[in-house]
Amino acid sequence: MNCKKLISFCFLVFTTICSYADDGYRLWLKYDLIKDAGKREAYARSAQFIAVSGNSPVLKAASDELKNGLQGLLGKSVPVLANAGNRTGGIILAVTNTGLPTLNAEGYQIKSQSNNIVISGKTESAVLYGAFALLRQLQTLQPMANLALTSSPKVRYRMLNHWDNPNATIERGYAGESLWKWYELPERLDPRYRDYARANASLGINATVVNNVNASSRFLTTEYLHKVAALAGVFRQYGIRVYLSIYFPAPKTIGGLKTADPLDPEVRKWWADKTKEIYSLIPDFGGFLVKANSEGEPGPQDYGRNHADGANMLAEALKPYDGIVLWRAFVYKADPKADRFKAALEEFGDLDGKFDKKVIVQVKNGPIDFQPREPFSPLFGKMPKTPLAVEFQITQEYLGFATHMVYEAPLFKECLESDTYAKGKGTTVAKVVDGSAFGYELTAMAGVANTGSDRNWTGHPMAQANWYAFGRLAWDHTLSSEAIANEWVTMTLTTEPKAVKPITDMMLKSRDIYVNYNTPMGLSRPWTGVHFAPEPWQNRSPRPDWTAVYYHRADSVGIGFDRTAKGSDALSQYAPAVQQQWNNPETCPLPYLLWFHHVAWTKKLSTGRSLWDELCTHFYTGADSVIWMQKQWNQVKNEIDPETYTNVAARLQTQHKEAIWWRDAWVLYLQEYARQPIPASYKKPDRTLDDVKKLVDVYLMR
Ligand code: BDP
Repeated sequence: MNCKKLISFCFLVFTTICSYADDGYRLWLKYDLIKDAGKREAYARSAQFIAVSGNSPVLKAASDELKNGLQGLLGKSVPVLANAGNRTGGIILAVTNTGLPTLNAEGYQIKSQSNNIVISGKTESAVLYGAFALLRQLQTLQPMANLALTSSPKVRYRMLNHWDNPNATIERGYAGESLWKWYELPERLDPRYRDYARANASLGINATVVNNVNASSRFLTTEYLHKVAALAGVFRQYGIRVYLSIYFPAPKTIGGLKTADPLDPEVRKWWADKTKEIYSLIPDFGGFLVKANSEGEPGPQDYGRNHADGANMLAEALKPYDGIVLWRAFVYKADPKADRFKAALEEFGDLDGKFDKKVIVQVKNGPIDFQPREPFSPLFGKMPKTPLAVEFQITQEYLGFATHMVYEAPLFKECLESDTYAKGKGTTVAKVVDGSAFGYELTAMAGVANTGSDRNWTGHPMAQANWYAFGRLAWDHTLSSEAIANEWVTMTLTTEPKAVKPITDMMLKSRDIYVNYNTPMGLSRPWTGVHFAPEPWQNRSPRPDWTAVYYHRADSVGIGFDRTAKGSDALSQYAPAVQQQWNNPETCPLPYLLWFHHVAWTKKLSTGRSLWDELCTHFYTGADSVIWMQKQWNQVKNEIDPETYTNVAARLQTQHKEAIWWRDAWVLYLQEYARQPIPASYKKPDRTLDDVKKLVDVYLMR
């Protein structure tokens, strides 16, 4: 064997090993060799060099990524030049203001021009996003000739919120420990930080809040700020700015003051000084995220002040800098007579217009708490003078942790496409959030991260798709769930169309399947605890809204929470056109029915079935559909990396087992109230309610 042959043989062996030992670390940035040699050659003709003028860290990141990506995809080394000169057939990266009238600061253009492909944008980050977009074209086997792609992000702050604690645990994290190794920082920089930043930049995510909203004041100490600064140093190269969640009473806990009253001059000075210190260490610091007067976290109300007083104090401290405040609207009180659904608007509605220009109010997608299906939060559309960000949860707190496969893009889209009717038909949540409805100057979308120290980042290999989908939608909320799934599968799992299709199908249906066996027809289960298996019987807790019965309200007559004028009247928080679509139990869409109505077990529904039979149908078809998912997955066995295949197959087995358990938990419990048989077409659970209760107890045991 001559030397050339030996090299190509080794290369083949190497790529084969790589593609058959996939631990998921590379996420969607795999850059495996494109199998079709013809396609590879065609691509290679347009990628003979990369030209980049300037040597800034961000542009270097862009050209490194292209070089590395092309090396993998095309199997050849592509030189990086300082300028293209007269050469053609290459890729040129250019930061420019000319010829890009429709792009915003971070938007990119990819254009075939004089036999080159020019990736341009007005900022270095824009060019970096363009480089990733071009790689995505190749990874998804799209043509590379006659390119004319332009894309601008629709919101300005596209953020991940990490709920990571100083002791490396992650609140609601299901993929290991925190990615941030606080005890090693700032001296040692885990190489993983860079790969994290690459993955985010590939989606256009430009902001990361590195610590839990239930924040420790430790992060504001000088010692920890140095650690955070070290992370910021890595992320900066990828256009990502670092933010911190703050503990509102920090002036007391670490500042030695007697109060944290936001109107106290000394407190205000403390924050101004602290902010100055932060910017001296992190010049591009992004700002503060705040959970205050929420679930026991202290806040301005402890001093008789309101949310705007608290947020504006921080905004004042940030005034000299390019930083913002994200103030969360996740608030609710332990009032037995109140409806938690209404709490956020009750507390924030009157404050519209009272927040400083640097403040964004961050609102969870639904009024309760990241349930598998919720109506959109009534705040959207009700605060025209206050920029509202939407907060989604990527980590699967209520979606089966890391064992249930739930592709979340349809959940995100359902909220984004909901019509608030705030300015007439078509005022969707997306238009509120992207600023087009009310002209918000600041726009943001946040996702509670699902990453952790597991080698594959997200525990469940398919959960990577949720990180991916969040990022893609934060960039462009008009993308379809299907298009995003297709991209992700092709980049991550297989380029084989006959496998891409069944996997995409399964992903698209997975959220409805989960809702069916977990919380169908408008049920919810946000009570306190581990948030894993349903415990609909749970009725004891220090506060009523931390019980299960508070939410489902099952009794001998029926089930569901009456939120009409006869009940809590939460519906009146929506625009009249929205109320109209949900107000009447006869016409309220079934997926939302029990969110708004207490319905009799015997009530005949539009499906022709009684409520009880309909609920059973949902629970049973939901659990049975997991078998369908397993079959879909089996079909693609030969097209998927064996390690990933086995991993997902095993998790689907667990999912099926738990789906039956969760179905049984609900059905057996509700049957005690409904006093009706399980429809004859379904097999009765082969356990008793007590058996299921014990099963849950095991999970709660110390
Ligand atoms: C709930 C979580 C809790 C979070 C809280 C929040 O159970 O751990 O701290 O949301 O968003 O869903 O603040």
